Amino acid sequence: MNEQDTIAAISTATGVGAISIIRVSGPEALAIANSLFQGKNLFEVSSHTIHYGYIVENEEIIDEVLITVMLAPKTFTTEDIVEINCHGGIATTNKILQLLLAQGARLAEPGEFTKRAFLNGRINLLEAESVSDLIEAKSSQQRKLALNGLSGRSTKIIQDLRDQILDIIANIEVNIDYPEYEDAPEITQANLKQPVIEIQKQLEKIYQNSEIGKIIKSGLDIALIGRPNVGKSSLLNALLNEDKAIVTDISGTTRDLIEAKMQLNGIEINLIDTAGIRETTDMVEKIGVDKSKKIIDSADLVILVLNNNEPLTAEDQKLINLIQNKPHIIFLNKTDLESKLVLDPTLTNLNMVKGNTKELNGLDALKQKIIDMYNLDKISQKDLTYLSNARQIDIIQKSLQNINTLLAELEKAIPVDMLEIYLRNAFDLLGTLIGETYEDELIDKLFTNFCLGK
Ligand SMILES: Nc1nc2c(ncn2[C@@H]2O[C@H](COP(=O)(O)OP(=O)(O)OP(=O)(O)O)[C@@H](O)[C@H]2O)c(=O)[nH]1
Ligand SMILES: [Mg+2]
Repeated sequence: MNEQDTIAAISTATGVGAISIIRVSGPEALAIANSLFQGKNLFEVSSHTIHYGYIVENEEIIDEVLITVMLAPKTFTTEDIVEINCHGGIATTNKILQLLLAQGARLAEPGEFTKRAFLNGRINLLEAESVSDLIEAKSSQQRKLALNGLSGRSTKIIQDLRDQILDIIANIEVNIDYPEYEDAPEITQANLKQPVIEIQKQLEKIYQNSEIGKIIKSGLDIALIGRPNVGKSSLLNALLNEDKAIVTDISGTTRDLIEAKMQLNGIEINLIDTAGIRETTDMVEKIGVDKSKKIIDSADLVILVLNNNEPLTAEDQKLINLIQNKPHIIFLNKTDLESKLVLDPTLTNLNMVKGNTKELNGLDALKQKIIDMYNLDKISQKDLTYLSNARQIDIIQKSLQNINTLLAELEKAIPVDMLEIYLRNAFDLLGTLIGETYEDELIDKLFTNFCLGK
């Protein structure tokens, strides 16, 4: 791809709106816009100013517009940028875009403006990813997380870590190359350990925080499972405070997955109501039951609903066994009715909340349990410096593996110069995190996830 060409795209959502913005970036941005603009000569205006006029084609007025001129290098892409504010509406906006393309601009690929900002050194990779996160943020926590990424706080943490690693590498190198150089501290197996443990600690902290970051970004999938008629759909409705799912006293009412969103401490919760699990010959119900079983694996948290008013069945016991190795909560429902359920005393340490959806008892306790399990109350409002996407978390994990291997080898008395490679690996990996080093393929893939015009 030629970075020197001029790109254009509609930067606002397509559809009917009061205004739309078309963004043009590149060396020809000014010339292309000027050729269509009836108003001031855009070559003669100051940078970062806005101008009133018309877009014309063969002397016919296409739209009345405001044009913003931003000259390189102090722009988002570091190139000349022209933004045309036109009247919203698909036909007008598309028409202007087509005129720009006819004048020599190329239609931008998704994320290409941000990609240029990155390739031209205006922002690093973490910041670029935050731009896309910011656009997609649905909750205030997600927005803050993205903004902090954009502010460069995460970058600073990673850069500090790289500096510390580089320091150790440099000292090892000096020792190897200039053994006679007495000013350089000698790196021995004994004194390598402490600084590496420091790095390990910091990486572990980032890794733990990134788990929280992931929750802020993607929310939690919580599945309600259980036998038919225990009150799963009633619980969904009670938590949502609306009649989302059909509730009847007929077993097998819910046939398919029903998903609904709610927020807990600013975190997005995706609640999934499922078909009651039982042996059945009904085709449709069977498909639903299979889906319910699968969701046990894929959900972050499973809430198993049991009926306090009935003795424990073999089916209940099977489900209790099935969720043992998953994060789970048991909601003992229908406590307004007589208790007939006797739980095996060995199960008393189960994560359990009692209540009922009839009098809306135990719902706050259930929410609190979820908050406690994921430390949702500790997700501080201000200090949201977490890495949150899979690429970032994967890199942190791999860096940590290298450091862990180094420490293990150190225990086996492997010479220091043979351990340097692990530090180099960690250094390079952290470099790919912020985009100091990168592969074209990765960059292409990353930016295509962006929306058009960004
Ligand atoms: N007394 C009492 N009845 C409840 C309670 N929760 C649910 N019910 C009743 O139990 C019956 C079944 O409730 P649902 O919410 O449809 O149960 P479900 O688990 O979704 O059932 P399926 O969709 O068939 O798997 C309905 O008649 C509800 O009114 C409760 O806490 N107390
Ligand atoms: Mg149901």
